Amino acid sequence: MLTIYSQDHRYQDARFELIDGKLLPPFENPRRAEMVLAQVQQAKLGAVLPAQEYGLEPILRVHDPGYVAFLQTAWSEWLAAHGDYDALPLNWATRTMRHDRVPETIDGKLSYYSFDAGTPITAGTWRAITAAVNVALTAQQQMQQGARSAFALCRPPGHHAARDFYGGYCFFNNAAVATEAFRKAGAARVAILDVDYHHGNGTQAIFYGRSDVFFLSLHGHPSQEYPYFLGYEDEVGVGAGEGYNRNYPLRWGTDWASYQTAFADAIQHIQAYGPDVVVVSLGVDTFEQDPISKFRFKREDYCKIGEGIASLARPTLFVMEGGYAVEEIGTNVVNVLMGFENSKK
Ligand code: Q9C
Ligand code: ZN
Repeated sequence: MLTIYSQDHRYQDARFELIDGKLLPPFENPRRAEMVLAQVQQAKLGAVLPAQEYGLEPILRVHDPGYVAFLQTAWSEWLAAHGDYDALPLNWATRTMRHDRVPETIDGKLSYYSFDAGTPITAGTWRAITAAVNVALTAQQQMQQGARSAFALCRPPGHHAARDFYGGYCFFNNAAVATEAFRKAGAARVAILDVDYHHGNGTQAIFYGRSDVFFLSLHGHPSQEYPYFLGYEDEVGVGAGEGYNRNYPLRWGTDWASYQTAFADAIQHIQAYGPDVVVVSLGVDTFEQDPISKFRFKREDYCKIGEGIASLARPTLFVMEGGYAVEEIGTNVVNVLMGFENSKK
């Protein structure tokens, strides 16, 4: 399997992350992608190719122009207002407040365009997030040119980012941009299977009213786990999209034995949908040693994820999302990809 990688992910390198009332070294840091790349090479998964440039047009098929313009200048506006510190919002428009006016100042815009304070904007954020999209689009183009599968080693991740807001370490929704590129290239139906520990709220929201993209997510139950306000079972899509969204919220402590029924159900629904392409939002923060998550996956369980996806026998794009047990992240990701490769027919 081909891997697409860009070193420009290193430009997203925050100084700290606000978590559990503490300022800690960021869990979402450059070593994550470097560890995954090292395992891809060690396991001889296949060639590693650099990303091509695609500009803003494919991003604007998913994201709001005002949001994209905000991200492009957010750092320089923050630097001018406050100096060389990571940019973070500190309040949001909750119930009874207005969502129909975009503030003029950088602090107001950070609040308007985000949903958490755990996602710092830094000097290099724009460069890193455009590179991550280009990684996903290069992988998509390789498949358009005939590759049966590819691994987009994106960083930062994307599945929490919606049309016009960021959060959960995500700015541009890499998987959603690749999905739209597949549609534009002629795929009639795309299924997105999200196996990251956290619900893919951004991806769900982007495709919620559509039947041409079927979103399925297995994740920590929103009554217990981030992002808390989306990811319940009764979210089935709306209008033309009704029936094309499926959530499998699972309780803290879920291990492979209690995951596999939901996983098999998701695989069966994807096969019944008959997609031209499967996009996998691949997070390995389900791992038992993940520092911010509460599932109990073991190393070898990741092979079974790959095998289940391979059983679909469809063109498959893997897009990197979360996973914060940095020493093991590469092994776990490569176990999914090798499980997929080794059980292909
Ligand atoms: N106490 C992804 O995996 N904060 N994002 C969690 C835990 C946000 C994770 C706080 C986690 C976002 C792509
Ligand atoms: Zn996650």
